[in-house]
Amino acid sequence: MKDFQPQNEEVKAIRVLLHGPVGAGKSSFINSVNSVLQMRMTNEALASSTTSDQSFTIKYQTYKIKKEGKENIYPFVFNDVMGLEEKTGVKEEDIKLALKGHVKDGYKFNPVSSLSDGDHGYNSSPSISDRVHVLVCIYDANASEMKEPVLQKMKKIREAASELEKLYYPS
Ligand SMILES: Nc1nc2c(ncn2[C@@H]2O[C@H](COP(=O)(O)OP(=O)(O)OP(=O)(O)O)[C@@H](O)[C@H]2O)c(=O)[nH]1
Ligand SMILES: [Mg+2]
Repeated sequence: MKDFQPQNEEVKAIRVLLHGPVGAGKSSFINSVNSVLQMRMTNEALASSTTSDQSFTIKYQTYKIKKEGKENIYPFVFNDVMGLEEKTGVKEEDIKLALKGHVKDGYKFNPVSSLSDGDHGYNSSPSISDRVHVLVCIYDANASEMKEPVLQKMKKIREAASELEKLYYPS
């Protein structure tokens, strides 16, 4: 990872978006990767100290990882999002917008209505670096069976990502 460089020079950093159910360990995963690369414990992405049925993370936040030497950050970043819940939680529509780069950093998710063009947190002209390049699903291996509505949301997000791949990188 220390020598990794994106092939496309227009892309400043590969953007990895982590999504999944509430409390699955999305924020903790970012901290773990950061800790390994810094060789010390880090806790930048605030993770919940307990498990809850409501998401602890409420904002769309990009995490950059510091690197030794001249180029001071790694050319990959992680985006943390609010967890998927049955009724409240992040709207799947907001994740789809994030995939296309339309969600500005620091946007506070609104579980009642999704982001739309003209809103303060909406980026109407995303660059290739604002787009998500890798979509990762985080799931707790010890969790009981996933709730059907959450599973359906994740399925739709995956389908949207698959569509975008065809749009951006036609074979
Ligand atoms: N045993 C174990 N616990 C973990 C692991 N990852 C996270 N946890 C615990 O799971 C709880 C939730 O972790 P978070 O990282 O806040 O989960 P999240 O997916 O960011 O949750 P939301 O932001 O609420 O959607 C915390 O109490 C963590 O300590 C893991 O790999 N193993
Ligand atoms: Mg979190």
